[in-house]
Amino acid sequence: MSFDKQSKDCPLVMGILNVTPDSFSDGGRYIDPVLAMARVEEMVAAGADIIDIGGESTRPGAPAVSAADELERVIPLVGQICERFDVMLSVDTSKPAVMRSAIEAGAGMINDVFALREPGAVEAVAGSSAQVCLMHMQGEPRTMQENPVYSNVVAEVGDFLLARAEACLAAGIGRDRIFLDPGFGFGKTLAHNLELMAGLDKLLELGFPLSVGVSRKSMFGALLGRAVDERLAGSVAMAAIAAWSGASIIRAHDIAETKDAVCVAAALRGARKQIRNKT
Ligand code: 8Y7
Repeated sequence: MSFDKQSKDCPLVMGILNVTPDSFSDGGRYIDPVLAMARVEEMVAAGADIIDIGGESTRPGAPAVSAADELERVIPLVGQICERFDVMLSVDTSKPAVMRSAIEAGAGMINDVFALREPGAVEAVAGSSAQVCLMHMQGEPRTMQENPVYSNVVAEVGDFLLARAEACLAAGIGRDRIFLDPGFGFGKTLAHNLELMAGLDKLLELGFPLSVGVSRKSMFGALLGRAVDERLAGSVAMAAIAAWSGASIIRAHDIAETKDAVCVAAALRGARKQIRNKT
């Protein structure tokens, strides 16, 4: 299923479904397809606009997954979800073979933390009508948190994302199919993450809609001293600020709470715009 990212003032909430044995906050819980489908049902009922299915953990130190294993975990679920639910489907993958099969099975978006840098990935998306989310990461998952360094994190992330968007445009992926994502926590310290959120308006100036994922991430451990299962309030606060700053997609685990928060923030953003237009 495809979707129109400009149709609502409220950002779209993307619900996370990890079908992996080892993801950091819900590892192993949804590897059973019956439980995965129940979780999708729950997220759709709570107001998720998009479901993002991932078959490979990007947690620092997570083992690599073969294309065969990833296909086996993800593709049957894509088909089942499309059959049963009227929800937009995104597949979180960096592998061109998985991208192609996912799109064929009904996914409307490819969410790639490698921003289509794998050989053949740009072509896999270009040969379809799917949307794509291009995420920034410094380094690679195994080592990215060891010592991330930037001289200007907002400018460097912006330059990278623009270059990836241009590679997509050159391959024939339409401008209206591209989302950019600063990649919170991917080769970033707490200070880098805060600077990126505070500079989100600069990234909006690139001219593409933004996607933001902060849900339960370790920045809330660093900032608040909270364990993974104690990060709801911090995550929702940050999601609201992302929406206030103009993000179009918010990726989250806690759907109902995130949806309310981002709709409040988006309504205020609309009210501010009206005030500014009057004066
Ligand atoms: C993000 C993401 C993850 C994110 C986008 C996690 C797959 C780690 N984070 N995709 N994926 N943006 N677009 O905490 O921030 O879920 S994995």
